[in-house]
Amino acid sequence: MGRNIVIGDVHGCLAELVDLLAKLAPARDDQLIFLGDLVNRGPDSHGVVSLVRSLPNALTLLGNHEARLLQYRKEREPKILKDYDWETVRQLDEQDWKYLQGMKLTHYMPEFQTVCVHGGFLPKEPWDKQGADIVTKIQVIDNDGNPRKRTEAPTGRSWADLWEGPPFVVYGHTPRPDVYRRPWSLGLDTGCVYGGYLSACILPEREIVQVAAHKKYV
Ligand SMILES: [Mn+2]
Repeated sequence: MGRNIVIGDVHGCLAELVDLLAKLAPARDDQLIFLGDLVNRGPDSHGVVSLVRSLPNALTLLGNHEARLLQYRKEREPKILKDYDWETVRQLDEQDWKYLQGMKLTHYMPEFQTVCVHGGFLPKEPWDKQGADIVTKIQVIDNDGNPRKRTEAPTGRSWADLWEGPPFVVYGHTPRPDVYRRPWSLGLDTGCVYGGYLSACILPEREIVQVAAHKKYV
């Protein structure tokens, strides 16, 4: 049986993804699970999506950046987009868009009682009943128990600090200087696009493999 390799937020960092794949040297029967936010902020969103599309046995979960781009694609309302989305819209080809449309919200591995998701979950609610607006965006819980971005609720607590599994959760979306290990979760976004690291986690051992960013892109 192959390895299960989870990879954090790439954000257009193609060179670092190439480095990480070289270090991991995935075999044909290894399963790769990307945690979403393949695109935006970094230099080559199209390059990243087309590389990931070409990998055998790879799946990608929906990130908030892909969700926003898909909403724009559907509604054609320019106000939906952030400034840096326009460059990504310019880069993506039809096959890239098709790939974005196929992204799932979660990936559950019953053999490890582990679920992968882009953002996270509202603690004390069943994980598999939570919608895209929560699971692709949540970072912290505010004082009223609502899911928020860190910038919206600076005194809020990380959802991961309050999450008690099972299942164990592997997620991205909240960049930190290093991987964030809690008893029931592992945060894998180590801010590659901000000059940090691109991180992977091999399950079930939860072994971490990292490569350094070539530069600070934002
Ligand atoms: Mn994100």
